[in-house]
This record gives sequence, structure tokens and C-alpha cells, in this order.
Amino acid sequence: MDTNRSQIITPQHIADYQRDGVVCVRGAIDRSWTDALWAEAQKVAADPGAYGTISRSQGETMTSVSFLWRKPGVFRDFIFQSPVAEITARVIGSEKVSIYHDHLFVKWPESPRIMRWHADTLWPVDGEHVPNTYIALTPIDQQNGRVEYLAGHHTYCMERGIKYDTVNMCPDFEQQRSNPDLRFVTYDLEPGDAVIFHPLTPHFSKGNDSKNRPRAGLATRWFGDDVVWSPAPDRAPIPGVAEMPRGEKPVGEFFPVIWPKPH
Ligand SMILES: O=C(O)CCC(=O)C(=O)O
Repeated sequence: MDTNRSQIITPQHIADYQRDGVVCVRGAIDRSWTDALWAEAQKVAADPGAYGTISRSQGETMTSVSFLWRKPGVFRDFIFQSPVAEITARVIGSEKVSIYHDHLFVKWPESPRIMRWHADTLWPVDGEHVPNTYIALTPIDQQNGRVEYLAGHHTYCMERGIKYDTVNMCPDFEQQRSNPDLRFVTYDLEPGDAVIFHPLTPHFSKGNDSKNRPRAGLATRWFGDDVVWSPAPDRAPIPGVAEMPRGEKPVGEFFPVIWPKPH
């Protein structure tokens, strides 16, 4: 399987990420990986608990399973062996990245499931290097439920010290579709395209209106150089992780450094 795709990251990708808090990298991941992941995803759908942790949004028409990387198999191999970590590190400008979370989202044909506007700021850490690198495993488009993003909102939040959580909730930007100050962006994706986005970038997806086309994406979530532990009651625990002092760098078996590859 191709492990040498990192050269595709250009200064333009990096500038777009900094400005918009979201960037699409076309053809980031080789098709042999996405074919293997999609085949495995269909096995996960049949027996989610055997592969990872079943998430709240799991349901009859949606497969929603996380921490797949923690078990031996294709999802773990993908994290450790594919160029996904290097691509992520280069785009966000981090020397190192560690994996901490992944999340498979499959919306099956005619799934009405909506992912409300939210930002990925629920984790017990501070720092900007907490990106989500979301990889299309199937073609994804308007009909089958592509993800939409609010470009530039990360800067708005940082300038005002906003960090959304369960108390200070991310607004429902559906109510503000016609606000000319907001810039909604989205991408039709082919398998292997990756969207890398900042933890303060709100995102949303509608249901799958297709009668016969599943829509699958794999969110991979990373800690980079500036991340420090910052527990708070309204932040999501990371299973298995013992409490550590505020300000410490998360290290250990639940946060393995994937890039640069350990010698
Ligand atoms: O795939 C989706 O519809 C939702 C993705 C998402 O919310 C995420 O990656 O955090």
C-alpha cells in the first residue's frame, strides 16, 4: 500500500487551513487503503461492539463507532502505516502528531440522521493542534450527506476566547444560513480525499437522501505539539486514561506518536 503521499501537501493547503480552519486534500490516501477500510467498515456495521466503542449517534440507519484504532486490524494498520499522520502534521504545522481518537460514520441509504452543528472541542485538552482528518471511504456528495463547515470561525472563536462545550453550546448555524457574514463550505469527495479541520471549526451533516448509496467517512483525531492536558467536568473522558496534572503533555499507550515514525 502506498505510504509516500505526503509530498502532495502544498503551501496553499497550509495557508487555506490557517485562514479557513478547514482544507480539502484531494487524493490524500491511496485507494488500496480506502477499499480495505470500506470493506472492514461493513463488517463493523454488522457487529459494532466487536470492533470499537459504540457512539451515541449509532442507530438503525447509521453506523457510529469509535476507537477502532485500538484493536488490531485494518483501522489500526491504517493509522500506523498510511501517510495520514504525516499529512495531518504537515497541514497543521506540527512537528509530531499522536493519535487519540477515531470515529467511523456511515449513513446508510435513506438515513434521516443529522449531525447537528458542533465543534470538536469536547476533549480534556487545550491547544490548537487537535485536528480532525476526515477521510472519505465512499463517494460523498450533497445527496448522500456531505459534511459542511463554517470557514474562518476558528479565528472568530480564538479572538474572543470562545471554546464551545456542553454549557456554552455551539450555535445551531442552520438558523443562520442567510447570514452574509458566515461562510459555509463543503466538498464533494471521492474515496481517499481528506478534509482536515481545526477543533474550533463547526461542522454539520444532513441525512442521506440517496436510495442506494451509503455514505462513509472516517474521522481521525490527533494531538500535536501545543496540546496540554486540561480536564474539566464538561469535557469528555478518554477511556482508559488516568487523570494527569493540568498542563502536562498527553503521552503513553493511549496517545502513541505516529509521526514522525518512531525508530
Ligand atoms: O460524517 C458525519 O456526518 C459527521 C462527521 C463529524 O461530525 C466529525 O467528523 O466530527
